[in-house]
Amino acid sequence: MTRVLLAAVVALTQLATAQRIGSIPEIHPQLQTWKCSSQNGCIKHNSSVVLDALSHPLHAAGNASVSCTDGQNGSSKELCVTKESCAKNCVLDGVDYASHGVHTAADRLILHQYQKSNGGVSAVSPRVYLLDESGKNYDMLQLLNQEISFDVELSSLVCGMNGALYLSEMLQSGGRNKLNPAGAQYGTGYCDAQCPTSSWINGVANTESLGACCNEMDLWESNARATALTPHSCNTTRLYACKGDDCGSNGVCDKSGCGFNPYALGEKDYYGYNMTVDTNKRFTVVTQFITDDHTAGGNLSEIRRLYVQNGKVIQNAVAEVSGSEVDSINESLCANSASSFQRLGGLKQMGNALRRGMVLIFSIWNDSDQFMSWLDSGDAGPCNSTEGNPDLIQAQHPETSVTFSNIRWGDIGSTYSHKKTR
Ligand SMILES: *[C@@H]1O[C@H](CO)[C@@H](O)[C@H](O)[C@H]1NC(C)=O
Ligand SMILES: *[C@@H]1O[C@H](CO)[C@@H](O)[C@H](O)[C@H]1NC(C)=O
Ligand SMILES: *[C@@H]1O[C@H](CO)[C@@H](O)[C@H](O)[C@H]1NC(C)=O
Ligand SMILES: *[C@@H]1O[C@H](CO)[C@@H](O)[C@H](O)[C@H]1NC(C)=O
Ligand SMILES: *[C@@H]1O[C@H](CO)[C@@H](O)[C@H](O)[C@H]1NC(C)=O
Ligand SMILES: *[C@@H]1O[C@H](CO)[C@@H](O)[C@H](O)[C@H]1NC(C)=O
Ligand SMILES: *[C@@H]1O[C@H](CO)[C@@H](O)[C@H](O)[C@H]1NC(C)=O
Ligand SMILES: *[C@@H]1O[C@H](CO)[C@@H](O)[C@H](O)[C@H]1NC(C)=O
Ligand SMILES: CC(=O)N[C@H]1CO[C@H](CO)[C@@H](O)[C@@H]1O
Repeated sequence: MTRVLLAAVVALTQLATAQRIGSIPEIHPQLQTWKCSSQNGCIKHNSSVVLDALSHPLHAAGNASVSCTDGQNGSSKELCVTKESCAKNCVLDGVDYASHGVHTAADRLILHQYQKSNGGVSAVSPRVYLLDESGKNYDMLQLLNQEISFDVELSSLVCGMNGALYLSEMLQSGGRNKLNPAGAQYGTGYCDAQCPTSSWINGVANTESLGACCNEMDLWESNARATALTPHSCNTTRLYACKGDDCGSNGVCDKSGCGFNPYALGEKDYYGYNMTVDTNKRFTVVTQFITDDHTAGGNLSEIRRLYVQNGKVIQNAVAEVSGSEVDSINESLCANSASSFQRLGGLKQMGNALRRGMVLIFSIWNDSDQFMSWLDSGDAGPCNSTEGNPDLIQAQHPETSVTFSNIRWGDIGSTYSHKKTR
């Protein structure tokens, strides 16, 4: 009896001291998507998107003007000395999506890099995650032996910009627990193969400055001039909090990846304004995850890409690598790449993550350090080494944006070829 009572008191105390959800409600923009199958075509899926937790105000419980994120390493010295005190003292509020550059309409998602404010512009660089129909958890896409398609309009994404659509092996709940009751509903739990260090890991104060590593499948990192399709595998399953050498370039995740960028592979007239895939206009991007036995129980053996524009299917660029023609990502291409992809598990490990389920992420961003040259300049693309400078982009192209729409996933061949939708 006493023990039961004591347990109840402890539970109540924990509830009362857990990081709370603030009084400003979070209203997720709805984004219509489709789940497809060979037998039934495509069926509407009522999903929505949530901005990353870092875009949500985190402030003192009871006083919205006292921030919990204004101190050293992104969290307040007084309120966030420990994980527990941070959770106890701070609340997360909802945000206005339009003022963060995020707009949806039916099946369309529009992301803007800049937001007009007080006569000037400021960078907002939104990153959003797809939520399931409950709106409480992430949608876990299981894409092994499946394909995913989306339409993209990126004619205003100039050199130096990146409109990205990708998958990371985040937790379905965003790491919801007693120190993080908000969870996926407030965009917690981000991780990727670069092992980023942020103020939070799974929504809990990152007091040891760890990195958040997980398998990442970059379906689309592109602007109007260059495009890359890149799996990045890690030798861990789900989010791994790295420390020291584990976070480095020889650590648990392959930071460079085994990529397919047509320009980098020598096909310089394939993708861009007025090229085979014409980035002046909207087009459909299809990515297929083929296994060695053509079932979801097999090992990922190939990642295929094709495009559809003006009603015509456009096969992927065919490049010559070490004397053979290559139009997809397979073990041979990855064995030739200099990265540590193979050592950290390669396609097989990427396939395991795709089988377990990954979260769909959309973002728009720029790059003050490298001007995105790894994507679109030098050997990678036609842009010169300075035009991707964010200061130039902000001054000359403040309207730069990307629109993703018509997002569908399901059986190979079911998402793009004149299939009826209902
Ligand atoms: C999706 O939303 C529409 C309109 O709100 C509703 O009619 C439909 O039943 C929903 N579909 C599912 C699968 O929940
Ligand atoms: C909230 O914090 C601000 C800044 O420290 C302070 O000026 C104000 O009095 C506080 N408001 C309340 C209601 O405590
Ligand atoms: C901030 O960084 C300092 C020094 O690295 C560390 O001692 C402290 O625990 C960190 N605090 C938080 C909340 O991350
Ligand atoms: C993952 O890679 C790291 C760095 O190479 C290594 O130290 C670790 O043992 C590997 N872990 C597994 C499970 O293979
Ligand atoms: C693309 O072609 C159109 C006409 O088809 C032309 O007006 C435009 O200048 C071309 N754009 C570029 C960047 O070459
Ligand atoms: C997948 O690869 C493992 C070895 O890594 C092998 O044992 C297994 O038979 C393969 N599965 C299929 C379906 O090829
Ligand atoms: C990868 O694709 C190339 C080009 O089609 C082919 O020559 C090669 O044999 C493939 N490698 C594997 C391991 O299937
Ligand atoms: C890079 O391209 C921009 C825009 O086309 C041009 O203004 C600039 O002079 C170029 N810089 C160099 C170093 O070629
Ligand atoms: C990640 C990054 O470098 N973002 C930059 C984007 O550009 C704005 C200015 O336009 C910078 O303030 C950001 O730091």
